Amino acid sequence: MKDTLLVPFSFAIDTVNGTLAPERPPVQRRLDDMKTAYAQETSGDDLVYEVRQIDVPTTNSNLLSSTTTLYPGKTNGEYYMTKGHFHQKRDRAEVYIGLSGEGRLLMSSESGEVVVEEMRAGSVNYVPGGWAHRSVNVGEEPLVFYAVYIADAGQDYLAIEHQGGFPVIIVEGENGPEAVPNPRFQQA
Ligand code: PAN
Ligand code: ZN
Repeated sequence: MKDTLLVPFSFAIDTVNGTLAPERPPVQRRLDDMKTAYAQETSGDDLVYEVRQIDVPTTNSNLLSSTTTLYPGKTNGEYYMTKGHFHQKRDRAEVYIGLSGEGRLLMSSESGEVVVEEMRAGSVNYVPGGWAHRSVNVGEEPLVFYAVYIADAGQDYLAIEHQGGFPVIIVEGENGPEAVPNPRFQQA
């Protein structure tokens, strides 16, 4: 439609730190913003992750995209991670493209199925509609990835809070990062 025709545009991503040119102000999440996201309650002003979004209208199946820079660290043995969410419109899928660092992508369905995939430079993860998703930095460097989805998807964080997080958490095991049952998880 003529009245909604956008002008094409381009950005450059710094794949090591996730910044954009032209710059976009980051949304920042600190431990204090996610006190109840981890299996054990946590707090502090440590910066856990930043999201830089390339805004587009949420109409007409526009594609919203963003970079996430997830810093390395642990709290009570759990690696730093994003809050995680279902999409408000449950059928909306998403593609994650790994740019740097080393991570895990936790995905879980409303019936409690779990899939854990690896993230690194060059990885492409497809998150189908209906799967909640949370990324976890299991390395020593920032985990940076690019995400693309239909702009009207929305993020439902409450559903994750209500079920006590994801069915599994990622902790450091004897042979590296491992997924173990989340003691706080309750099937919705
Ligand atoms: C991502 C996430 C981003 C931050 O762009 O929004 O990695 O994670 P939380 O939104 O869970 O805090 C995405 O999945 N968007 O839909
Ligand atoms: Zn999402």
